[in-house]
Amino acid sequence: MTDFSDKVVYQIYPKSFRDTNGDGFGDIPGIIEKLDYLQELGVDYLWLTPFFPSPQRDNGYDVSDYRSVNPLFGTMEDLEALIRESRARSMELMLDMVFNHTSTEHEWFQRALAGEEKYQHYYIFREGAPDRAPTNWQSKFGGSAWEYVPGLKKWYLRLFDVTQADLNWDNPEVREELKEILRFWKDKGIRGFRFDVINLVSKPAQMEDDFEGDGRRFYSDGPHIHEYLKELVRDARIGDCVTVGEMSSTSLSHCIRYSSPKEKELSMCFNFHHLKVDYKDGDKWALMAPDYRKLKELFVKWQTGMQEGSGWNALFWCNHDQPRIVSRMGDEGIYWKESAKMLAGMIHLMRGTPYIYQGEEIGMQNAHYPSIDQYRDVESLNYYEILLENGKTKEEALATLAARSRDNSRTPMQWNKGAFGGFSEAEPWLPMAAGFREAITVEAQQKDGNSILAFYKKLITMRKQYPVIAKGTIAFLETENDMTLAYERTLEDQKLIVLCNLDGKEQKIKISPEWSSCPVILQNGRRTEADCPSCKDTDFGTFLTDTGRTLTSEEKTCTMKPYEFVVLGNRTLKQL
Ligand code: TEU
Ligand code: CA
Repeated sequence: MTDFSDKVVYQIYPKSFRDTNGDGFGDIPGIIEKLDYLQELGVDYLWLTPFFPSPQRDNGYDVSDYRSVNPLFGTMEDLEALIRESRARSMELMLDMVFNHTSTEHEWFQRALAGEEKYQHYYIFREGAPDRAPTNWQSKFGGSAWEYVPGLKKWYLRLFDVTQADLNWDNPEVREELKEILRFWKDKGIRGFRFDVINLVSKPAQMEDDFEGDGRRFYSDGPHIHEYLKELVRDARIGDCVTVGEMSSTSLSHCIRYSSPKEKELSMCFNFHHLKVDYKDGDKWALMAPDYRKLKELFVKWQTGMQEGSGWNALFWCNHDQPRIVSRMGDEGIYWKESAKMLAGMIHLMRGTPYIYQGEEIGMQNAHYPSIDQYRDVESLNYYEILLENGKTKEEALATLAARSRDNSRTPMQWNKGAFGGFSEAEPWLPMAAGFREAITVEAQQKDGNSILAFYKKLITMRKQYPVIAKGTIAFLETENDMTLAYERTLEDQKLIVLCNLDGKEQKIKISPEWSSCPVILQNGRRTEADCPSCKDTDFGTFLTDTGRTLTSEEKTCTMKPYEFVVLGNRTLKQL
């Protein structure tokens, strides 16, 4: 097992990263062009979302050939150059393996449709009357999870789009095919794999209607999932690679098993519970302000729970499916910078491996599209119709998409202030975010030592510099307030404390005198004594003002500014 605890992963959505041939789609040569930027940022792994041949119904998560490169993005030679050039800069690639389903244009599915029984067993086909789906399960993208094929008089399962047919993992031949794909990429020099919705692959042999939900309770963390994962990792010989599983509607106990080293399954897991605290009644399409108490509880549960079980978390706020975090839980206005930095620091210093999604490091914001014509995402377009059918007005449906659409994160990367942000010379496939402006570009932030970008660099440097961040234990501190979060990291005699104010208002926070005269390691803004009058004659003011006074009495209460973020280190750390 490779030690990946001090590594940082950067996620690239190739379609929106950098277009070098002026067709409006990002491409692999565009990634190569930006490798110096990524090296300078300090990241170790580059997770590329799927670039394989695909009809692009779900932007590449509908794969029609797992062993080639979609000409839209370049050639196999381009990819090999990317592997080489990344490695020359001490970075490795992490490929996105979509093994729950294939595109219906994949050869296997086409042969199944043509009547070849062997390939029908690659998928989940069920006999049945054309007017009655085998179960009442719902697709994650809306509508029934089953599709009828009149020619075969059979239904096939598709948990996502109609063109994404679920594979039958109970068929050993399917599992062998998938192992071979992994070996193919490992032989090409790939040392990292992200597995798309991997905890959904093991379906129950008997499928029944779900009268409580959409069917997910039957197939999430399904009956043979651990057995299949162990087998895949062992036989594909990827135990020495960094692997992350995307776990949909999962549980802590399963994630411990997926990621604890002794189980020999995966290096770590993504879970999404903390990104559902603004779903009203668990419904992504029902808007609600974030429930910060719940958010805190979830961090405490997953951080301490995974620690106790020797599991390992992937730490993230953003990806290509999630709205931008600064728009969601921070502030797009006057505290844009502070809130983006606070949110970053809050998770980067936790126990686990941080993931940065392209554009997050410059505080990119939601798309704020005024019209439905600007959306491209299949899920967004489906749900727009569903919302209208359910009686919402167009304005309400658009407001919901504005907050929840996956296109929020897929807008072109903002490199510079050029017409299309330096992403392309041509009209991009998806419009720029409406709030695109010079301050939110890489070029502007590279010139500013106080930028969000500079802050991300610091966080990455700190992880490499202070082993307590990569390897220390974590314990949360009681802050008596839903809007503040505080935790301590400890490794032998190294200790640091992280204090976050998640609110756009001032909040009080308690701190113990133990932190007397400890240096400020990092903060997201400059602070003077005047900022915190209540600390004025306490020594807590010391940390924040760095004036060198010491703390004397018992617990102190301090006022934290809106979205303030402070990290204190003990003396041992100071000497590092
Ligand atoms: O996503 C899995 C998934 O279920 C969600 O992220 C989903 O997109 C969202 O919750 C629906 O509200 C993965 C990929 O990350 C996503 O891009 C793909 O569309 C999906 O699998 C299917 O491959
Ligand atoms: Ca291109």
